[in-house]
This record gives sequence, structure tokens and C-alpha cells, in this order.
Amino acid sequence: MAVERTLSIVKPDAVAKNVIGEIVTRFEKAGLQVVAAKMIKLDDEKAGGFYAEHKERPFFKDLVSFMTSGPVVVQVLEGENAIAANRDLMGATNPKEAAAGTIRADFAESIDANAVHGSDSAASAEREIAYFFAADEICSR
Ligand code: RTP
Ligand code: MG
Repeated sequence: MAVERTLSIVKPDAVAKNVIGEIVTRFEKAGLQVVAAKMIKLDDEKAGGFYAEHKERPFFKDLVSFMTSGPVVVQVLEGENAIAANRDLMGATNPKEAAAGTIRADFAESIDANAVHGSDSAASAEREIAYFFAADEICSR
């Protein structure tokens, strides 16, 4: 297995619930390291560009509206098999279908307000990390 990087976002619902630390603890306990992090408030352009792959989907407007509804914590996670490992920790997109003990099962309210984002492939991770972080903002340990 290779050391990978992936982009994680603690979404506005989880920030509002004050569970940033609990979510980050799950990453750390699973052996992923936070190598970059910042809290930001997305605007329509930044959120829409991030989810550009979903632009034609019926839920796109609601997705952008939700992602701009409050601050988010954007972070780069690094570790063995980090992309799949993060997706496993997150659980299914719809929290009603998420396995017990996953972040979405424990903290998400709905398919719209679902607590976290994680890159879904190596190509997505590369694009998404560069979308939020300059190379000198990432600190490998
Ligand atoms: P994310 O990109 O946020 O990590 O979520 P994901 O990979 O699990 O799901 P994705 O298919 O990429 O969808 C992005 C976000 O759009 C919302 N969504 N709503 N109503 C619907 O059918 C629907 N499908 C997706 C979710 O909030 C999802 O996180
Ligand atoms: Mg996705």
C-alpha cells in the first residue's frame, strides 16, 4: 500500500454541532495525519467550482446552498491508503445507509447535511487538494 493524500472537509452541519475535534480524532486514531488545515466560509463560486462534477444534477443548488451556510474545516489527510481509508471512516453518502460507527452514521442528519466530504479517487484528491491549498501550505511529517 502506498502513502496517499486526500482532501477532507468537515461540513457546516458538523462545525455547527461542535464536533470538529471528534471527527479529527477518528482520522488520527485510524492512522491518518492532518498535514494541512484551515477553516473557511465558502462562497457560491468556490463551493460550485469544488462540486463542478455535480453541476447538472438536481441537487446541485441545494448542495452549494448547504456548503455556503456556515464555515467548514478543509484539511489534507496523509497516510497508507488514505483515500479509501477516509471514505471507510466517513460511511455512505446517505447517513441512513451508513454503517454503524462511521462518521456519517454518528454525526450526519441527512443526505444533504452529511457531516464530511472525502475525495473519491486519486485524481479527485489531486484536484481537490490543489483547489484549497498551495504546495507550501502542506506540511508532511
Ligand atoms: P462528498 O462528495 O460530499 O464527499 O459526498 P459523496 O462523495 O459521498 O457523494 P457525491 O455523490 O459526491 O455527492 C456530493 C454531495 O451531494 C449531495 N447529494 N445529494 N439528493 C441526492 O440524491 C444527493 N446525492 C448527493 C450529498 O450531500 C453528497 O455529499
Ligand atoms: Mg463526492
